[in-house]
Amino acid sequence: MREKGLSEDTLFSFLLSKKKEDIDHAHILSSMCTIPHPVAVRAHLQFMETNLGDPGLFPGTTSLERLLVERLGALFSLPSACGYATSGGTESNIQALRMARQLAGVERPNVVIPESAHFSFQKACDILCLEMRTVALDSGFRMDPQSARELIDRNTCCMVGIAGTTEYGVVDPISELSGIAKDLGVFFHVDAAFGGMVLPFLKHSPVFDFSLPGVSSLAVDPHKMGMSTIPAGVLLVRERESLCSLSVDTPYLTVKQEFTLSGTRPGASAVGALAVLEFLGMEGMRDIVAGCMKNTYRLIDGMETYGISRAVIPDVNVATFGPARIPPPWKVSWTRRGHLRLVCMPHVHAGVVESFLKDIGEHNA
Ligand code: 0PR
Repeated sequence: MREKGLSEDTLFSFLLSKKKEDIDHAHILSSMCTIPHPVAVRAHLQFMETNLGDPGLFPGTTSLERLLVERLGALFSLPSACGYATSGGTESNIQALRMARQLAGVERPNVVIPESAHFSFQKACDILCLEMRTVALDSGFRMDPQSARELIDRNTCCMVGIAGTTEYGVVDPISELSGIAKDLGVFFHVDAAFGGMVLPFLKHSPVFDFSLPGVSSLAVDPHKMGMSTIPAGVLLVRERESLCSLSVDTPYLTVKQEFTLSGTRPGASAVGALAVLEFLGMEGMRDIVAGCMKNTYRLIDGMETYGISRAVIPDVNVATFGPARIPPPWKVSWTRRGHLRLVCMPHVHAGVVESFLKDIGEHNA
């Protein structure tokens, strides 16, 4: 460390110069995060010092976390759902698998997970010493329920389905999977980290939530399409007992037990997440999601007029394509199968899409 501190001016001009090295959002087509909504930023700043890890010291903030869980529970057809604000999809998925393992209490537990699953499940299996059984996908990149059923045995503690896959933006057949989970008595976790803040706001969308009786838990990330500040994820469970299975004693805190993974937890981004929901309401979210979907379809149409064909018709705002040359400064991503992947987040507005298409036209003639 420096012996003598910097002046505030020098410090902040240094920080700003580093921030300027970051990529401008106007060129980011590869991210599932976006510029936070102004009300999320305002709420975040207002709750900067709050710590949900010691709820007795922050009862007001804690009640806002409860309200966030209540709002999302209702959005996903279970107003009585329990849950808490996590740091994002990775933590929610780790905790879901941890609950499932705890509840099953088998000696050599395995989990049945689609090939399309986010890499956070690999981390979860590694940490929790779970055998990961991978389910093949159908031609539309969705998990095949029959293959899932065949992989389940008495040591299976959890099956996972994805509502809005990271790479292709499709929804697994959650309804069928829920039936299988119910039949076989297996804990069923739905990873709706991305799709959870998209699907409820579409006119027509596949069912993926707690209205399906087999769904045991659900992960949703306000820091993705919920336009909250980072980090903001939420893990929801049908039965309170599932979360309680993770409780540890916290004798010197204001509450005597906790089931979270992190100890100290930001109130700021959780309140930011709630602020966006309260401010926009269903109406506002529908408008934003409709805009993102319109841009996704325009992108697909535009690319196809240049002979770059789509890989799949997505359920959410992720578009994937065959080979194409991408000029700088555009930031895009490529799936494990080699498809070009573009995510139409709220910052990727109509003007951005048109300017991208123009560049693609010039470089792929
Ligand atoms: N589940 C799904 C379906 C996801 O898409 C993601 C992340 C996760 C879980 C894990 O969430 P956290 O990263 O919040 O723990 N999906 C994006 C991805 O890996 C995350 C992302 C966001 C990556 C912005 C890059 C980026 O610039 O692609």
